[in-house]
Amino acid sequence: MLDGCVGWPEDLAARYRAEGYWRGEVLGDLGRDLARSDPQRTALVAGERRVGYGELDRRADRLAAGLRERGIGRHDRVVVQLPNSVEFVVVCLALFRLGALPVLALPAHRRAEIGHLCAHTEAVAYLTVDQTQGFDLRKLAADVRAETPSLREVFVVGDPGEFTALAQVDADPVPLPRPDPGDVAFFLLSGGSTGVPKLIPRTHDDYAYQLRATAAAMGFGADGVYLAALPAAHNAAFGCPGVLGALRAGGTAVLAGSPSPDEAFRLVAREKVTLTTLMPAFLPLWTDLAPVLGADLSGLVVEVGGANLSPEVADRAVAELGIRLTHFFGMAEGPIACTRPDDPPERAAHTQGRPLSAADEFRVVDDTGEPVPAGEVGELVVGGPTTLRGYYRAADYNAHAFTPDGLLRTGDLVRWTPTGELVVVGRIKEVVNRGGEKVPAGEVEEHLLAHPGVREVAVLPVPDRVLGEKTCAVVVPHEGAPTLAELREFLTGRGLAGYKLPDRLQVRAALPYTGVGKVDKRALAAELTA
Ligand code: J2J
Repeated sequence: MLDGCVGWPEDLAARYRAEGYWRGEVLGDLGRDLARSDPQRTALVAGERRVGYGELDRRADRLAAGLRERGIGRHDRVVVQLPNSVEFVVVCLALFRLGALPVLALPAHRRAEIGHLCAHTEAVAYLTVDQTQGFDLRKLAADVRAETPSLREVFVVGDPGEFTALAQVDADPVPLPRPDPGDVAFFLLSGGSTGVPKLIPRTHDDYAYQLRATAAAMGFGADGVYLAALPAAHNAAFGCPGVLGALRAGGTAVLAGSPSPDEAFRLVAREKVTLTTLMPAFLPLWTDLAPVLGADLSGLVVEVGGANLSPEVADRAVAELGIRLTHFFGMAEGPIACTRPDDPPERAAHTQGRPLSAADEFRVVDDTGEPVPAGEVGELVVGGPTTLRGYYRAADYNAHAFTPDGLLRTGDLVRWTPTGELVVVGRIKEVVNRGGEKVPAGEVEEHLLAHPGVREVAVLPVPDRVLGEKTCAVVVPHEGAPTLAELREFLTGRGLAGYKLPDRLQVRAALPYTGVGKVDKRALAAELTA
């Protein structure tokens, strides 16, 4: 296993193998068999482009060889920031085949996040697009390269400017050694942590199992068509079963630009989509607009998760759209619970269903770590064949983020129903869940404290009708309080992603503190919602 990662205890790993959860698959093999047996079969659809399994396989092999010629190889970290596109999938496959490790950044990330990811992983390359929504990522790349000694290469989809065009990275395929299935295959970003974002190592074995188990749970097979309407670099759309799971099953992945109804509905109809993933905030919009736009979504399986789902929203969507709704509790760290498409609809409206794997251990505990009585609320701690045992290069953080016996403290408050379904009721971690986008409070606070007008600050969620939560910064100023617009501009200038900017500002003379000298966010939250 890569240095800086924590593996599963040997006995558990042996059990997961013996019981067939981990089967020695490697992610670079996704689509390989079909490339030989049925090369014309559609693997990917993006806009008007259709890519067959044969072409996908060939392009991934050629790119892997081209990257290898440029010195990229086993265990090299490569920060990948691409929109949903054919290139995104080809790049991931090529890196998997090389045993190089994609670090999956989100399209919304900016200099602060990309700089941190490159520095923390000592990335050798950053792979991105020329621009997005008027923002020049090559400028960002130049800044990051200047401050990251390890970063040798920048590859750009589109106009490369001073860097290398990805399209030119191409060579005749060469035989490559097969990576160890127990080794890390790539990194996902954690949505919830203190300080800077933490990195989640996912192994070939564990992710291949997640792809297989989620596909089975959703009834997704070779005739399945998955619509990636969320960023494919997010765990929910990447591998639950998502884009990779669609390839593993021999189905088709349709890559959309966004979950906006006009685009998504058009693709559902044109490509005969069978499965998609949405954050709950989009469900009312889909429900309202389907009749207006004349869309027929009946029978479509929709995985909803990532944030609180209101039962009314769920009921309305099922009744009016005729979709088969499944409700996911998932984390990039690996644990998943979900309702199944054939469950009674009220189960998805009111619960997050059952753990994905029979080998998962979901424990609900109190603040001393003891299990709570059946049905009571406590923190969810989890271990299992998809759940990480340690963040990358984060030994100090890991000491608190896991229980003494190695289970992940999720920071989520949950309870079990009498019939064994999980219900998420809240959270103790300091994260704002902004419609499924996770804003780590501590990270934003650190940036705000660098503003000369900010003496003390607390960042916390406030309820929002559309997104569920929005971000409020409570600031104790030095003389002359900054305005919200000034703070947002300041954070943008520091290279923070747009979704992490505070939506609201409250200026106060002092913050409330608890007995142990921590900001009393509970008291603040009560005041803000009063
Ligand atoms: C309330 N909160 C939820 C739910 C996750 C599938 C779906 C989502 C994610 C994801 C994912 C929730 N109700 N149904 O990785 O594979 C909150 C919890 C959790 C955090 C994880 C997947 N489902 N959450 O959202 O890593 O607080 O993963 O700990 O982005 O989202 O966020 P993330």
